[in-house]
Amino acid sequence: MQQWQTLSSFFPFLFLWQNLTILGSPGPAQLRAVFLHTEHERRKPKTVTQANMKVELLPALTDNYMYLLIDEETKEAAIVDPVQPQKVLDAVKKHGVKLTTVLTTHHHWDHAGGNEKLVKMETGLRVYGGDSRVGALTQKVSHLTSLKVGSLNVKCLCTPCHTSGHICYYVTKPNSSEPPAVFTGDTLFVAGCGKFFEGTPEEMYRALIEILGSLDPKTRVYCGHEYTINNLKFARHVEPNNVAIQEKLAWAKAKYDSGEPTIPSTIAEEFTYNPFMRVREKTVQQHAGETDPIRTMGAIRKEKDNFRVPKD
Ligand SMILES: N[C@@H](CCC(=O)N[C@@H](CS)C(=O)NCC(=O)O)C(=O)O
Ligand SMILES: [Zn+2]
Ligand SMILES: [Zn+2]
Repeated sequence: MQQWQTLSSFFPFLFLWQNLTILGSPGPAQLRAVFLHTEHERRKPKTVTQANMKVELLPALTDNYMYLLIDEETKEAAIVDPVQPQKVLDAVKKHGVKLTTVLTTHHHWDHAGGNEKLVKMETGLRVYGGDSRVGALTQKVSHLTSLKVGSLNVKCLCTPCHTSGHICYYVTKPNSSEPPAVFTGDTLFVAGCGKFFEGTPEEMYRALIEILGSLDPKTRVYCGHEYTINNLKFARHVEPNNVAIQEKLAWAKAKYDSGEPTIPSTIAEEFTYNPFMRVREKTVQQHAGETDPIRTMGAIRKEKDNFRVPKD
């Protein structure tokens, strides 16, 4: 896996091939999506507007998201994981904002692979990340490093496991009653979590339950991929009687059919249907045949790595 990630950094096509092999035998829809980019064209952007901050969801590649974060007070903006730089600059122009900052969640090609090109197209950008493997890095951050995007506060949260240098970015507006936002990359997905490429079940427990789980429950979760439907099918397999999972799956299918994102969710919601956030629940532990939350975390991650996603 490690070798693939390195090779894929140099040959993006390998990453797509690797994705296909991870997915098992690709169906016609997946082949269409990757080779003809139809999936990618079908996916609509979306803007989440609050009084003080705006988040523009920018679909990228087959199922990635880039996020343009705008401070409404100063019109300063940051971009999270700009894998497709031209799309980013088009959005910056459309919103009439000044892009100053790149927030990189981790070094994988589908997240950090656009950094070098973006800094050439737009000079003077500050590029943040928690890993020296991140391209064009100008500021290496650590746990609880604070930075500003205009008047917005951004707190860096170290969440090693998917990769050892993974960072989530928690954004608040001082003196505002509006919900905060967190950009979770490949640590927390809607109803799922990232693969444990460079970490342990203990680390993912700390990341999901202790760090992200203790944020304001109203915090909006903006994750790195549109994996919601597949994640919920696994969640349903783990907890067949959990109504929150069934309702969210029906909702996510409707969104998918109209090309709309299923993002954001909230931290409070994740605790109701995400099996990796629910490893302290008896139902999830019983499914895993464990009584300890960290062992449960390890067991269900292993199970999901080999899960064949059902058609419906
Ligand atoms: N299973 C993924 C395949 C691609 C993959 O391995 N993605 C990485 C992030 S780039 C991951 O951590 N996926 C989490 C998971 O499969 O549960 C999918 O649903 O399409
Ligand atoms: Zn990744
Ligand atoms: Zn990824």
